[in-house]
Amino acid sequence: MATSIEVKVPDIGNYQNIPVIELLVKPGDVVKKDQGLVSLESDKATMEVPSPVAGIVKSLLVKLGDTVSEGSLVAVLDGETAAAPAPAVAAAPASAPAPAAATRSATPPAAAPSAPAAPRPDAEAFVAKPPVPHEAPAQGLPAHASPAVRLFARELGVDLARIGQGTGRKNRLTKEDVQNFVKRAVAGQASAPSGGGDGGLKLLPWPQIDFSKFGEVQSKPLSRIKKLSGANLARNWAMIPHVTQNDEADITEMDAFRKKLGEENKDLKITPLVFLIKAVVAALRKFPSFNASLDASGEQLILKQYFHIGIAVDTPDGLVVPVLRDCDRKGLVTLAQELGEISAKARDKKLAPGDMQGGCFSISSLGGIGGTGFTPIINAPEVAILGVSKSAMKPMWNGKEFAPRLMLPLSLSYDHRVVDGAEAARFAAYLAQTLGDIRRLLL
Ligand code: CAO
Repeated sequence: MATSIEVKVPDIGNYQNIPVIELLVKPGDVVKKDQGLVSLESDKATMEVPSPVAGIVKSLLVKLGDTVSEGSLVAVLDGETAAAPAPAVAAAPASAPAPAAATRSATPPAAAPSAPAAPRPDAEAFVAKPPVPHEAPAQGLPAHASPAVRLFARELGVDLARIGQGTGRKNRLTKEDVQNFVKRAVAGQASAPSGGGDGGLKLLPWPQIDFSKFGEVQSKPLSRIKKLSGANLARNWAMIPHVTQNDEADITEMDAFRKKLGEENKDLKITPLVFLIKAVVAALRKFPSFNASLDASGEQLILKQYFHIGIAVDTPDGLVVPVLRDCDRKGLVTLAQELGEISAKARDKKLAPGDMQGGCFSISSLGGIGGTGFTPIINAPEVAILGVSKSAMKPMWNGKEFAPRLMLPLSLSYDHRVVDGAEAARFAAYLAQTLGDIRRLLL
């Protein structure tokens, strides 16, 4: 039976005279039980006054900007009385005063009809539940948003507290903030490995700043390579627990031999990198867990019996990592030839996707440029990468005196889920030892 029902502001704590900031319904609207009718906003929270029953809005008794407190009348509904437990209704004496003779209030005790023998089956239904502030602040971040934005977020299943500060007035969240959050979430999922997602990371949204407010700016799109490699680097950095082990190799003798080899092969550029490739292969043989990948479940290690080494190549459009195959079966001269060919191919944008697949371990050499060390990012699903910086002459103590030695800085980043620190230290020390005496490559 349809009944006229007054909806009043229920208990909202200690708030008094708080403004109505949004009218969520209008006369004639059909509303569901618990649907918000109007929104109120204190200085701390936004809350909705919910409809206590399903019905039709007869009249709204507040307008935008009105201030209300507990007990203020906000609307009158033509409501369906809630279905009462059958026995209770049946128990009502026929002579009991009709409980709905007057309008019913959202503040029940005062408005409760005096019919002690007739339990009011619908009494509960007429009590507007206290308006719960939306989205309790998470991690200290309040979520300020208009109810329309909240409704939009709810429809999309977005927890506003996860979006952080909005771009609207007074950092309020806007519909666009919600849309952008969803776009980012979808993009993240699309680029995630099977079942991986973002690993449960609940990252803050990227700051949205209008830089032109601070000075003149220009906008330049990222190259396709940068976009692709950026997405991979971000995933690898976020999902792999990286540790970088730093060491240095005495390459004085090795470099003298390299120069000699260069003189004998004048048409070839023989750099320290080919020696590093051979030394890495020797270290991978000795430490097989570095020549491995975690399977998709993250529970099995796939140990590889081949030695394909990825080389990070800097191109005008960004970083690419072509792979030199079967480095265990090739000599220094062949590797130097192949390295020259593949880096030229990379810089001419002629690499095929197959040229960049199948790597076991990567080397990123900035030695031709400078630096004393850096943290290379692992090229997943590999489990380690060697960063190489510029060699420098240093005074080294040989037990009797300081002697000038050519020292090469090595930075080994490894996946700590797969490799322990001690193992990484041994791998790096073995590399340094091998480069220090390249006769060891023959062993
Ligand atoms: N210490 C001192 N000198 C070094 C050196 C080192 N560790 N490594 C190279 N050199 C010297 C070379 O011998 C060469 O000297 P000459 O000009 O006298 O012959 C010079 O530096 C330039 O070498 P190169 O960089 O052209 O050649 P390479 O074989 O060392 O490297 C390649 C080839 C393709 C790896 C390199 O050109 C490159 O692109 N490096 C950048 C990789 C990169 O961007 N990594 C960062 C990844 S993270 O963003």
